[in-house]
Amino acid sequence: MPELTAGQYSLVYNMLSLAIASMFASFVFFVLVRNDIAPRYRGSVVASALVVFIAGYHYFRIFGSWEQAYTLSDAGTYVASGKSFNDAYRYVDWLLTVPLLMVELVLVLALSKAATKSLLFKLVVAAFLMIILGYPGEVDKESTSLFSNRGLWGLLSTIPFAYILIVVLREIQGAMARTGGQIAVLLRNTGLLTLFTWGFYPIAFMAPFYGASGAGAEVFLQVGYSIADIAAKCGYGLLIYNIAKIRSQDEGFAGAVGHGDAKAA
Ligand SMILES: *C/C=C(C)/C=C/C=C(C)/C=C/C1=C(C)CCCC1(C)C
Repeated sequence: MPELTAGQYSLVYNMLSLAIASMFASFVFFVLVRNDIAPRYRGSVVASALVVFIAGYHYFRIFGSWEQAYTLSDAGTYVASGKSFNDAYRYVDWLLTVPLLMVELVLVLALSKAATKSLLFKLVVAAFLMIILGYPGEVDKESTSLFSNRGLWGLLSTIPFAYILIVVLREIQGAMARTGGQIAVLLRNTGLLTLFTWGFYPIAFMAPFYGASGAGAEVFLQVGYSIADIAAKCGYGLLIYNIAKIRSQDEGFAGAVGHGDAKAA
């Protein structure tokens, strides 16, 4: 681990902490609002809740690992404590959350049962492949060239990545054309958010190829991952919740107003 100034150390510390707070706050929100959603789309909000809970847990572990990996030196800087910083939590997290992010989206596209099933299958398999193929490259910290072990696995992982983006954007366009109105705007924003946030991960993966190393690179990575994750999980979940809510209302679902009252009404 590179030596950090107190400011650099605290910036990462605070961003990881913000990520934990964002994930768990989003979890509470998704749990509380799930009954506003018609049963047909409720699975989507449940998947959002699972995603942010899983990510909140992993951020909690990453935060603890960050604290343990550093100690304050006499000079007031932060130096490696000798305990390793466990960043592998991120890959475990993605392995679970990225397929669930696909579930969130596909369920609000309002496709037929058969089309939903086949689209989900394709996207979930591709998501697994993307993460599994990226991991051997990620742990190869020695490669600094694109034409290396790291580069090869990165390239292989990019194939399912490109497939996911193409399919997701095409399906979003189809759903926009079928619905229009506010749902179309929300769907477009979901597509843009996916494109921009997911794009950050492979760029971060390539850091060793453009010579980024040392304290600056480590801080950039940790801060960048935290922001990308908050946007790609909490922000994305909120957009999708809004799509599900409007669809539920449009389809005449009144929601669980005051719980007991709903039954009486
Ligand atoms: C909440 C977490 C999300 C949305 C994670 C997304 C991760 C990716 C899109 C990762 C993609 C990768 C490549 C396309 C190539 C290099 C290896 C990866 C796994 C970083």
